Amino acid sequence: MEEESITAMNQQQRSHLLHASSRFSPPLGLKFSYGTAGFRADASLLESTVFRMGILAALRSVQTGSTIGLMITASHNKESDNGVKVADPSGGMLSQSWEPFADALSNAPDAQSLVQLIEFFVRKESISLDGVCKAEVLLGRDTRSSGVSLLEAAKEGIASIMGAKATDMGVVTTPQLHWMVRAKNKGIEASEYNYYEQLLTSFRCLLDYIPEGNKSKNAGGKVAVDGADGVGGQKLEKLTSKLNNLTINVRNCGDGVLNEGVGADYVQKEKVVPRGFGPADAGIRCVSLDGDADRLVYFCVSSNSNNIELVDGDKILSLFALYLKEQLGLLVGPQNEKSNSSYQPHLGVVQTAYANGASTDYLKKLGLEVVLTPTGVKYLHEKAAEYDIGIYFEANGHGTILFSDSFLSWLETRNKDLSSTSKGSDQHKATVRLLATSKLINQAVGDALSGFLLVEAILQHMGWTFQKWIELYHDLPSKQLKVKVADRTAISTANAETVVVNPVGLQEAIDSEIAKYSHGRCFVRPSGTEDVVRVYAEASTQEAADNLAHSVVKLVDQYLGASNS
Ligand code: G16
Repeated sequence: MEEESITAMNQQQRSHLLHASSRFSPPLGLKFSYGTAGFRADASLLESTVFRMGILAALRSVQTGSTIGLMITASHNKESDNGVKVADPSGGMLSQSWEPFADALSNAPDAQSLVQLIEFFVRKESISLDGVCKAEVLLGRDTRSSGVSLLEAAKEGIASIMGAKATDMGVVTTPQLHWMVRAKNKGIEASEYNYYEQLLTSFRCLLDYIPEGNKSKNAGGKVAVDGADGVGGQKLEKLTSKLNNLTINVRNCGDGVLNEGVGADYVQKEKVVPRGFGPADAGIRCVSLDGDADRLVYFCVSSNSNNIELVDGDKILSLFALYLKEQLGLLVGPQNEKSNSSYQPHLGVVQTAYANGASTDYLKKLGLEVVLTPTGVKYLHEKAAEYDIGIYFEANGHGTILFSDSFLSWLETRNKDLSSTSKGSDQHKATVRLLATSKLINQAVGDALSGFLLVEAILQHMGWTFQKWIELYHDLPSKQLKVKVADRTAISTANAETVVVNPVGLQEAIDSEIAKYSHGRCFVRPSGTEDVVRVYAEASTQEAADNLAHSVVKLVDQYLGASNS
């Protein structure tokens, strides 16, 4: 048999790939690993990885016949780091089935072995590379200066697959790029302008449908936003003048160092005010975005210290859950009760082990189904997609609400029927609100800008003050710490990261510590974005949570050999 007939890559393509790859050698002695949300490392080490992810994105596009996204960002990490996230045709994260290939690609030692690996993979996946393939990759980057050259490396990777086209969307938030990929594959114009239009139209629609009695109560008002000195603040500024009754003051838009003493990760983990905020902000709603604007948390500043009252992803999720449950109740009768409708949409909530115990209790008391997955929106998203309406949020503020296609088409039909038979009825209003919510909240991935607008619309819908939201339930005191160890991969976990499997004996030692504290809960896991092990502890007092976390840090040191903590 001729070689050409058993291979999925022709000779011209093979030489082209070999030639292009020979300019991008990986740094010696390093092992790259596809982590919680793609690859992350010091930016100076990433050129070959980003080039190779360009190849991967193009191959994924050929295989799926759809547009793929590639975002250059290290999100919440320090400015000197960078990274790469890949968006699948739905706009969600790259299919987990491709992660081993991403790992292998990034670690291939030279151009020859890289091309061999690709040849083997394309044959296995029946991807035909005949020099005339059709593929498109949308590229975006955050504000990191290293992103400029890394984006060029990505473009070269894409160009090494003959026929593949790279379209540079410029400096965008990660969720904007994911949104554009989804839009493009649905035949909608994938522009930043369209993204803003969709957000603004659905936000205004939700405001138009606020119940009469709540219209004047606590409407809009002042909000101060910490942009983490990244891309999110700059993008939000484009919207501020168009948001009716909200006065938004955006700070940390890029004059300071990205993520340093600012941003959602800092505020959520340290529980102190970010740079540029202080006692003068007491009483107003404050919001922090992360470096690439896929996470948000709210916080309330104390009038006499740097402390804050944190309103994290769990409380955002709880607000969303309450609102959606109310709308479904209006539409089909209360969830979990005998309904007056033949169709009962299934509403589910997805969290991780980081969810504060008080939030999970609150959600369960609402009668909602709550499921835990490991950390990483790729896991939460997949689980949430099993519901008609799946709400997922990590405590760190990363999350969204997914509406199934079947539920949306049922809702569209219901909306049409009700607008001709009982326009203006509670049922009709609920269909309008649910449809607008599905357009406002990013269906591809967690999005700080769309999440922010939905929170603001719901607070106005409920007629709630910030304080009322804060008091929805009271968080159990918690503490998060990071430990630098010699090899974080020596830790493996099970049961949604709540149990350490390796090293043997560590879990028993953690359990004995937990037993010393009232309402004690603690778990450890290797980070998938930073070279650390994370420790989370919860207990009935802050002092107890701090002590539990510190004693478990010592155990991690003991079992794994700290490099320093
Ligand atoms: C990424 C993921 C999140 C995850 C976070 C921290 O966020 O998208 O799902 O919670 O990393 O992960 P880890 O604890 O493994 O370091 P981002 O905003 O940094 O892209």
